[in-house]
Amino acid sequence: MNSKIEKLGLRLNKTLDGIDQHASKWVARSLDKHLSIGITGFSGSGKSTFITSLIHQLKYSNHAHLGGFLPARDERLLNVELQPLDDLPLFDYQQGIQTLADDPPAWPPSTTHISGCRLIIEFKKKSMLPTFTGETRRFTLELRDYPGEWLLDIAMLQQDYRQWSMDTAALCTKGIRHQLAEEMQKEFNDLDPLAPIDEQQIEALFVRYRSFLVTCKTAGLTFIQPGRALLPDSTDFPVFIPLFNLQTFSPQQLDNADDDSLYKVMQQRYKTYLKNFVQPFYKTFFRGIDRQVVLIDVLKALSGGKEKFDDMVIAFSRIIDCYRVGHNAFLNRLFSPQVEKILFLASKPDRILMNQHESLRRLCDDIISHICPQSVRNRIEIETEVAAAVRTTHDHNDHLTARLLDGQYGELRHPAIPDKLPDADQWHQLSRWNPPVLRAPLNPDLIMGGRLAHIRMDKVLRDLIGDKF
Ligand SMILES: Nc1nc2c(ncn2[C@@H]2O[C@H](COP(=O)(O)OP(=O)(O)OP(=O)(O)O)[C@@H](O)[C@H]2O)c(=O)[nH]1
Ligand SMILES: [Mg+2]
Repeated sequence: MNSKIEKLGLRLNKTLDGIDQHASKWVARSLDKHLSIGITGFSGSGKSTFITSLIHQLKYSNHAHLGGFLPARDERLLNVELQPLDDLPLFDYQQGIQTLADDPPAWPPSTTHISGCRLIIEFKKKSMLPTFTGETRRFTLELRDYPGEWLLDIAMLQQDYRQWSMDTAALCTKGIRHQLAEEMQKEFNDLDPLAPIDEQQIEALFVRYRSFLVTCKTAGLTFIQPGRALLPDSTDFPVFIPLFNLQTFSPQQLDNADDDSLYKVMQQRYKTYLKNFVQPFYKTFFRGIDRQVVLIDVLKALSGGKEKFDDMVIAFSRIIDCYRVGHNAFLNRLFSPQVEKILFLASKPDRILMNQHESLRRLCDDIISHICPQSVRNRIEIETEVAAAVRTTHDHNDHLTARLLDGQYGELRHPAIPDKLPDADQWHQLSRWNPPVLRAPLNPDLIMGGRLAHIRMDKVLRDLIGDKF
């Protein structure tokens, strides 16, 4: 009898402990006044414009049409102050807003270095009693921005030099890459990985490889490694190229190669590149991130055709692979267990009709279900949204109007947006679609805190930080 009571007591204690732990975690979360949000996406997906708009919407929330974000709708946001973040250069919000406010307006420039900012948001806590005004609280939001090209190299952290070379060689045998790589491939195939390295020759081939990567980007491909080689000031990293004929050598032959052989030197430089460039970036960027926004320019991928679309999906899935639990100890340290939520955002939907936004969101959902493994979904809350940081178009039910880059007004029409991965017929229809780049709307008042037209940025704010107010 006594032992039964003891067991019951033990079980009760455990349950109370569980409730206690759960409650204290909940209390800690709800009292948490700090959140670090990582804004991630490939080059051109809209990260810097998104951050600029997000800051502007929060700073000037009273004019911002943020009905879906309750603290703004209820006018409880009192003040937003921008501060530097750790030892990073300050994210240049002022410059971004200035370029958007110029006449003619321009988009924030493409990013060449990492930057960040801390937003100190002063707000009135929601009061339960309507006659009482809530007390003033502070909430800190950290944001970081970086050149999208850097993201591409995360997948390299999971591969050694031999695997990376063989993967790159295999990619170059197919489709658009094959056409672009043909000449280069011949030269690369003639290299003897076991022969002593000829430094001059490798420097020349590196230049060739780099210009191949640039043509891949211009052609609309996404999966480009090393992504950093695309940036103009990328001269200071170790000169290495993939070797295209490694499959003809056994791993043992390669392991036994001389230290001054082409293979061993390339292998060493690859390791140095990962250690000195890729790892430090991911440490700075991902350490301490609580929530992630992943921007995907789904519309650009769709209008580029199936091969380019698939290339973007492959690039994403390689990166999402890094979120797998237990997959790679180094990456686990960087990502988990902190990231509690990922918001996948189909960016720039102002380029299509409003009545197509739900299809775009579903398509984005379908892409995510293909690239996001169950192990990640079990652990991290995943949502998809559609939002434009800046709205450039006017919707007229069956077409849109907007200013094109040359300043002229244009009429825009587009095929129906598929709500899941397109089939052959849909690809055929999409192949005739060539959406133009649009000019940001003329808005000189922005500099004085004027309203920056957007689509669903209030919903993004609600999903990202709504629970903290
Ligand atoms: N229509 C529309 N276009 C946008 C929007 N946001 C960005 N763009 C376009 O997308 C381009 C790239 O946006 P950025 O914000 O520079 O993209 P990024 O991800 O920071 O790119 P990197 O700095 O190169 O990594 C801009 O120059 C605009 O042409 C938007 O909300 N609507
Ligand atoms: Mg940028």
